Amino acid sequence: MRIVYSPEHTKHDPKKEISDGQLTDAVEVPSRAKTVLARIEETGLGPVEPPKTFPQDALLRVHSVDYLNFLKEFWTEWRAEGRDGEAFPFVWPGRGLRRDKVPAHIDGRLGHYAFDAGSPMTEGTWDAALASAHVALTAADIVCGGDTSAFGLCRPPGHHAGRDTFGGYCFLNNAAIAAEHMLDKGCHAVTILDIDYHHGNGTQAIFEERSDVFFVSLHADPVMEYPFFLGYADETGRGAGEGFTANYPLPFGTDWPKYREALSHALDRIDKAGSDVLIVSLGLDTFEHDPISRFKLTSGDFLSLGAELDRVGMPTVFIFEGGYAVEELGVNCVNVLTGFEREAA
Ligand code: Q9C
Ligand code: ZN
Repeated sequence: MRIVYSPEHTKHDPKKEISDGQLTDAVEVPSRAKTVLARIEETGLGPVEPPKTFPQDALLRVHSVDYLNFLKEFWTEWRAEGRDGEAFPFVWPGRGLRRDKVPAHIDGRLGHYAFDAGSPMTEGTWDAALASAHVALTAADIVCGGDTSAFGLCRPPGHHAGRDTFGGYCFLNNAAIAAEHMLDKGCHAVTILDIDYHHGNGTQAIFEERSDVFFVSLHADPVMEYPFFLGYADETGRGAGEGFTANYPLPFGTDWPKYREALSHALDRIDKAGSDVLIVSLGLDTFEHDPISRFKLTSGDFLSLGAELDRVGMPTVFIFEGGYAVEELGVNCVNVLTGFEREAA
């Protein structure tokens, strides 16, 4: 399997995040991608190549131009206010406040475009996010070119980012950008299977009214877990997209037998949907020792998970999302990919 990686991600190097009522050590850190890369090299999973660059049009298929400009200009504006540390929003247009106004002040802009206070922005965030999107696009191109699979080692992750919102450590929605690109390149329909521990609220929102992108997600029940405000079983798509969203919220403590059952349902539905390609939003935070999550998958289970994914026999683009147990992250991630490849062979 060909792998796409860019060292640009190291420019997004947050030190702290707001979590559990405190300023705590950031968990979405450069060592995450480095350890996965090291494991790929150690196991000889496949050739690692740099991303190609793409015109901004590829991003505009998913994100608004205002939002992209905000991300690009953010650091200059932040510095202009005399700030130089990491940025967090602290005020939002909640109920009763205006969402149609985009303030000029950077604190107002942060609140307009953010949906949580847990996603630090730094000087290099835009460069890293842009490279991450290019990694996803390049992986998509590899599969469009005829390979049966590819892995985009994206960082920062993407599945929480909406058309004009950031949060959950995500700024550009890499999986959504890859999906639109594949549709542009002639695919008729794409399925996105999101197996990150957290619901992929951004991806769902981007495609909820679309019938050419089937979004399927297995995740911790939002009644108890982040992102709390999307990912319930009664969300099935809207308008033309009715029936093209499927959520499988699962309880804390979900282990492989339970997870496999839900995955099996999801894969049956994907099989019936008959898309041309599968994009897997690959989060490894379902791991039993993940520091911020509460599922119970073991390192060995990730091999089985990869094998299951090949059951639908579709060309597959893997896009790296969450997973914060850095020490085991490389093994867990590569286990999914080798489990998939062994099955395919
Ligand atoms: N106390 C992804 O996995 N904050 N994002 C958790 C825990 C948000 C996770 C706070 C977690 C976002 C891509
Ligand atoms: Zn996650």
